[in-house]
Amino acid sequence: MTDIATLQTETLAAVTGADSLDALEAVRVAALGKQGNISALLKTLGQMSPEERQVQGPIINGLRESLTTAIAEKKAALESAALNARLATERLDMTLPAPEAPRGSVHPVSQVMDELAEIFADMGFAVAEGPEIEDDWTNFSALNIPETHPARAMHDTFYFPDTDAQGRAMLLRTHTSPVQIRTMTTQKPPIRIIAPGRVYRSDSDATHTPMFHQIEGLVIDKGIHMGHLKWTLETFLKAFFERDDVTIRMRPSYFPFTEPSAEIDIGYTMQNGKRVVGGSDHWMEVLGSGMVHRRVIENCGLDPDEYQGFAFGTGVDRLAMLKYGMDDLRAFFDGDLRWLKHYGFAALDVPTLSGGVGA
Ligand code: 2NM
Repeated sequence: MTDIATLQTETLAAVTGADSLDALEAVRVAALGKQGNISALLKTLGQMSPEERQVQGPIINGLRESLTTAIAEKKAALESAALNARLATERLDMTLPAPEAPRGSVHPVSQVMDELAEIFADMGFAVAEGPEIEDDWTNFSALNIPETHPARAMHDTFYFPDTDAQGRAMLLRTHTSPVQIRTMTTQKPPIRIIAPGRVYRSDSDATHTPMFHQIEGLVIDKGIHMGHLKWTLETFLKAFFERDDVTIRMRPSYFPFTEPSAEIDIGYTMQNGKRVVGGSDHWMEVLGSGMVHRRVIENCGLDPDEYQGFAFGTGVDRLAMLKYGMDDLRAFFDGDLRWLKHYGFAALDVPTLSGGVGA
């Protein structure tokens, strides 16, 4: 009796004194494990006479049960203390200011491309895209620029050393016009698209980079004429420069893929040594355009007596320079963080017509 009482007192004291889950587990094994002293005590019940067992059974089992309960309670207490300690060290002070994160900016070319897409979307134009590696038929021949035509040399084309599987010469597209060709050969009129993207010409100086950005537009439908072309470009330029007093002038020109062809000049005045769009003091060329040549329409499998259209094109980089007052084209592609910080746009500065595209 005394032995059992001592055992109980000592084991319960050990449970109370256990200061970690490991220590508690050691106490449990020593008492209730296979080789434990209480397990040994339980085994003695087998050798007892039925009378003795009737007395000792409840005592020894009671001891085991009270210990099991004590261990479970201690375990819960230790676990909750451990959790509280962890929560205390992992606590975040939500009122602290967030650390200053490096912030990127939207490149002026991307911003202007978004502005252009927004303006033309409002006039019913979809954005079309195509590959930057083209074959010479789609980049030149389909556009009425034959093999011997000086325009092929004029574009300073980057050719690949090998032909494709069909034996066609491959090149980096020199303009986005092949996107218009692909659109005309795969879609049915009416067609209203703009094709913005990268183009490549072997040319490099203060005003030329071997990669630059173009946007071209195309409308194909029945009864399209130069009046539609003029209204579209005037409306576009007013929205882009965000002025109602934009004046344009159409000058006869030549492109192999349009007939007639016209260059579009925009009027500007000089204010404090800077060009300000509007008025008609001075003129600068901003777009090339014309009625799509009937041979180009034919090359795309359409009947030029049924369908007519207009097309236009310009450089996105130049438009960005004009609108946002940047003077060195090469800085566009240097990736200089100071330049990007100065001329870049905030990521959430999304152009919308209602906000003024460049607002
Ligand atoms: C320009 C100027 C004039 C043009 C023509 C075509 C097509 F595919 F329809 F024939 N696409 N783009 C075009 C016409 C481009 O850029 C200065």
